[in-house]
Amino acid sequence: MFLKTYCLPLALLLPLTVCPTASANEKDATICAKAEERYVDMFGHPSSQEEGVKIVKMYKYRFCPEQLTVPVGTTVRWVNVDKRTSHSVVLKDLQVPESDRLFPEENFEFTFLVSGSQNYLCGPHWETQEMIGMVKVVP
Ligand SMILES: [Cu+2]
Repeated sequence: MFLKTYCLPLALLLPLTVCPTASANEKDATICAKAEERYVDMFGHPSSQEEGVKIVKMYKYRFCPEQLTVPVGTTVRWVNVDKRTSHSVVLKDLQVPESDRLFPEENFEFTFLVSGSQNYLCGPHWETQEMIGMVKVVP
């Protein structure tokens, strides 16, 4: 209880303090908010305004959003909004060959024609950074 209440202020004073309360979800939410900022900087508009495609951003070893639900027939575009790191997309459940390495501002698109939950991953980072995502395709 002490830690939950006081850890964050304590951590500000003593930078080496390890707080048990900062969850992985909060960290991912912060990363994804930053990823959207980067998207707007790169393309001049929010990712939600792209017509005919759903955007998944790749940033700081995360897919944003990590899980996405779309109707059958939807095209998803993965966009690298990182500064230097390259990523890839491996639609392993669909046995689609790995995309090219995507450098910052590059993208890869795939149209989902079959319903079901499709797990995918980043070739270079899924094992070391758990850079993994999922698209749930619904009829
Ligand atoms: Cu990656």
